[in-house]
Amino acid sequence: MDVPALLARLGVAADGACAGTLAVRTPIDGQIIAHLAPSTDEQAEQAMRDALRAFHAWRVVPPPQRGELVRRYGNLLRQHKADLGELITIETGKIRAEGLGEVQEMIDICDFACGLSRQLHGLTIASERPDHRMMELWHPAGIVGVISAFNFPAAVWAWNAALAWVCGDSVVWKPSERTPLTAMACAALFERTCADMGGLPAGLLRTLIGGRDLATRLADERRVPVLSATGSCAMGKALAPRVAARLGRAILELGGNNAAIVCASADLKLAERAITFAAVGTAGQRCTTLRRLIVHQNIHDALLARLQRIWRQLPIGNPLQADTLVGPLIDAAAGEAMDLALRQATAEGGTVLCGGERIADPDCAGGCYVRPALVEMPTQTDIVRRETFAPILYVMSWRDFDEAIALHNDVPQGLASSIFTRELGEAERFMSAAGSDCGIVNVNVGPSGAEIGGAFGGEKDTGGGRESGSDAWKSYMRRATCTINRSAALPLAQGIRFEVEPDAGPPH
Ligand code: UN1
Repeated sequence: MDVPALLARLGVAADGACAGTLAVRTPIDGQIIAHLAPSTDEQAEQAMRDALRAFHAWRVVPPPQRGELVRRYGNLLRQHKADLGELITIETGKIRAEGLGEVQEMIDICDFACGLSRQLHGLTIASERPDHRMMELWHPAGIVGVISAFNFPAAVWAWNAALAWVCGDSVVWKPSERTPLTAMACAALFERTCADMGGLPAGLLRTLIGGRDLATRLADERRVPVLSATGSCAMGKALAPRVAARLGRAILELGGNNAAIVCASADLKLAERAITFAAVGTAGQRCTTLRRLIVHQNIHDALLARLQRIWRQLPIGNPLQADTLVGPLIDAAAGEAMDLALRQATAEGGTVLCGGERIADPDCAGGCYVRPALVEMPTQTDIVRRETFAPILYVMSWRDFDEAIALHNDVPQGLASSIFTRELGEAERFMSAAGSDCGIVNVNVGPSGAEIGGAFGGEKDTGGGRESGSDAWKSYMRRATCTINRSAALPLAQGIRFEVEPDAGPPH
């Protein structure tokens, strides 16, 4: 783990990573890998001014030229994929394949946004008035604030930033204080892209390093018309009212409590692979992690036996090692939250079938390594309805399909969901208006690991925001409805007559 060399290759100035009071630790062994200086009030204010000035220049640049910047950024990310992926692994503890996957997700959204830069389209709409035409124009919104979480320190920011830039916005980013190095590396690569391209306004990206006070500042900041925040439901519930109080727009991507329904007809081999990746990938620390398994009673025992065999053999350890599939939790507190949840599950009548124990790795003392837990629950108790950001999979069984769907939806969160079935009717009912109430609904695919082409986000306590693909770009722009009169008459809508016929006398 040669962090200084990695940062140097990614273009982060050496003095920036040893300058201050914010200690950054790697979850791999708990060691401090950098000291950063948190952004001061003056720096935050300067960032806002820079970003606003950049926005004023950027909003009139033709969108395909804005797309060219994002295309070049994607290419620079391709060149630095290995280093950035490794830095993500070091800062988050996710395994190498997932660190690289996260950079790939950034590259993908850059490609998408570049294409989008020629597609920012509005409607033309039939007018009821003769010789009139209506149309929609989409204009840049302003500064987009982005608050990102530790578990996807680069990709989720990139979903927002790549769209914001092609939409003509500038970006002020507050990354998680646990993963500031990844943010600094992403920012350094972006600045290099801007310098290479030349002629661009300074301030298209400003990064604020620090904690909650900076997030609050962004929520209250009137110069930030759009704030996109990813994190816990508690964080969203604290920030959203502040954004609403100034009538700003919040795009919220908050907690999930994602379930899979396994039907009697399911292909169990396929299901067990999908369940394993979704439940234990990223050590259970994705917002899309599979946390609840709702299994038809006829296959319940067979599936659980297979899952227990897999859970007991999971390769857990240093995420930099090639064969590891489960890395550490982000910190000891996450391990304690997992212990607490397992104790509560037991108190509520659950049985821990396997997992939950610490895995000691002498080379990684100081890291929090746990075996993912499989917990059989009699019903959907309080702890099952809560999101614990750790690898715990609660298992429940069902007999009647409607009962399974009711159980599925009976949680406060509504992010991602899946069903494993070979029956068309079950799949269609799950996707129907009376089926899953989530923003992501998958058939024979686990709830995690979405591609960037679709809109990403969920309902209820997940916050309702949509990011990434489809038409999520519209949230980063403002819409102008324009009506054009090509005649010499002035007909009014709704047939209203409003005529003043001044007499011929002199004006007053
Ligand atoms: C998150 O955990 O906040 O669908 C995002 C997925 C990833 C993104 C997860 N593409 O699991």
